[in-house]
This record gives sequence, structure tokens and C-alpha cells, in this order.
Amino acid sequence: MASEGKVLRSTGSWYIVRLEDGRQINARLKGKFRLEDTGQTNPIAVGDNVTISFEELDESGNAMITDIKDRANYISREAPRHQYGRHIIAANLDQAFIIATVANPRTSSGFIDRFLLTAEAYHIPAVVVFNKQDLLTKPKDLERQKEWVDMYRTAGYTVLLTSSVTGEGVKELGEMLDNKVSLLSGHSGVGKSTLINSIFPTMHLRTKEISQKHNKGVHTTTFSEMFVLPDGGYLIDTPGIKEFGILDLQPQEVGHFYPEIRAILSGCKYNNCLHQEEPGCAVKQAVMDGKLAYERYKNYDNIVENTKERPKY
Ligand SMILES: Nc1nc2c(ncn2[C@@H]2O[C@H](COP(=O)(O)OP(=O)(O)O)[C@@H](O)[C@H]2O)c(=O)[nH]1
Ligand SMILES: [Mg+2]
Ligand SMILES: [Zn+2]
Repeated sequence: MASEGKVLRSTGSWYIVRLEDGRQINARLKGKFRLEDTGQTNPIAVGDNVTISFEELDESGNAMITDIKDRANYISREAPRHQYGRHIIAANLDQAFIIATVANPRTSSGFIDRFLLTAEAYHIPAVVVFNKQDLLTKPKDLERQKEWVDMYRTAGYTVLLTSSVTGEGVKELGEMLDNKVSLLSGHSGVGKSTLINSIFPTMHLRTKEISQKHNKGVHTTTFSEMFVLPDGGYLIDTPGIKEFGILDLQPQEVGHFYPEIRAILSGCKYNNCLHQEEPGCAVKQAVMDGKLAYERYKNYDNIVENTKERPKY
């Protein structure tokens, strides 16, 4: 008998797979999948949809993964020194949330823009969440947030305002997670775990306060892990944003992953325009006309400069 399932966790040598009936089993990969054939360091990633056979068991009685479905999308990290190609972090994502805070701590728009660019490059719809609304009392912070909210909505992104303390936006975020495979990312301390616990009181994810008290120095795993949501759907709480941020882009490609730049770049005089010093640039004109946020453009310019500095392999 064969079953279909989804990979929730990978230890490197075996996998936890959730079957369609909700049961979770341990499975190994049948020998025929060799890494050289896939160009990846890991043949199976969290989020992969797989076929499981219970007829072929290994010595310990684990089921076998006999087939991997084509991926709709995936996010990857470059493997060290490119020896074995790419390391797939997670596959088949419906959406990615960047959790940011304007205060305590302040997330930079450069960081948010890099995340959005990366999501765009991987074809994953992204949502911006500004958390800890209860702490926004200073007029300066409120003003800052208003600018950012306008900026990201104008760029075409959904923006949510949340607080685990007041409950603002929590139900809304919960509804967006329903029956979807979602990636949640953001700097440590912005309140990701607390937010998930407020949406799903049965989940009990470790938050900073608890982990500092009881688990000082505990090694945090670098493997991605997918949680099954109580009301249906899956959530990947990434161990670090770094893993989602590294992307081998050419300078020319950057503008194509900025939705509001992509929409106007055909108006540039030169079709290889980087929208920096070139004459007849529709993108720079849009900034001057106030149609493209200067802050988004500035971050774009930074990212392009970084891609120029990257060593090419
Ligand atoms: N004031 C306030 N504090 C929050 C909020 N959400 C989380 N925190 C606090 O921020 C710290 C980090 O939260 P945590 O969920 O561990 O962040 P993570 O690292 O992103 O998972 C903890 O001390 C939380 O109590 C919020 O909405 N408002
Ligand atoms: Mg956390
Ligand atoms: Zn241009």
C-alpha cells in the first residue's frame, strides 16, 4: 500500500512525514535518489510532497519514500563553497510573512526590502506584518510606521498591524494562515513565537522569555521545521532570516523583483538600465515625481551595489 504525505522535518538521514490521514511516521529515502542526480545537498526538504511505501521497510521498520512530487517552488541557501549545489530549506510555500517592528527593536526597511525581493525571486507571495503595535506611543514612531505602511501598500504588498498584547490583527493573521503553507520570518525578538502562540493557544512555541530562563545556551537547531496548524495548514518558523536572504542575483535582475519597478522599467531609454546613473531612466523619474518611494529606491540601489561586489563563481 502506498500513501501520500508531506515532509515535516528532516534529520538528514530520516524524515518525519505527515500522511493524509494526519498520522506522522518516520520514513527513509529509498536508495535510488542519489544527490548527484539532483544538484542539491539534500534530496528531500521540509514541505516536499512524497509517496510512502509500507511494503518496503528498512531494518528498523521505517517506511520508505519512493517518490517526490515536483516542487511548486522552494527556497534555498547556497551550499558552502557550492560543492554540491543548493541546499533546499523548504518547498511548496503558499506565502511568506516578514514580521517587523518599528520599535523594540526597530527593523530596517533595507532588511524588509531584501526579504520581499527574495520572496519575489522565489515566486512566493509576501506579506509585511508590523508587530508590537502596543509599544508605538511616540509620535515619531507612529509617523515612521505610517510612511512604511503607505510605502509597502503602494508597492502592492498586503500590510498587517499586530500586537500580541492587545490582540490587534491577531485574528486577521490567523485567518490568512488557515489551510496554507506559510513561512514566518523576521529578526529574533520581534515576537514571532508569541504571535503564533496568541493565534493558536494550543501550540506553546518557545518564546524568548522562557528560553532565556530555562534553556540558556541550548543549541538551537538549524534544520527547518514545519508545524501543523490546529485549524489546518502548515507553518515554517525559520531558525534564521539569513537562510532566507542569500540569493545569487545579477545586478540586472534586481529591478525585476521589485514589483513597482518592474511595472515601469520598460520606459527606460536603455534596456539594460540599472536605474542608477543612466540618462532617460523611467525609474529615477518616478522617484522624482513622487510615484516611487525614495526609501524603496535607496534600498534597491544598495542591493544592486551588493550584487556587483559578490564574487561570481
Ligand atoms: N509589548 C509587546 N511585546 C511583545 C509582543 N510580542 C512579543 N513580545 C515580547 O518580545 C520578546 C520576544 O518575543 P518572541 O516571541 O520570543 O520573539 P521571536 O524571537 O520573534 O520569536 C518577548 O519578551 C515577548 O514577550 C507584543 O506584541 N507587544
Ligand atoms: Mg521565536
Ligand atoms: Zn532605468
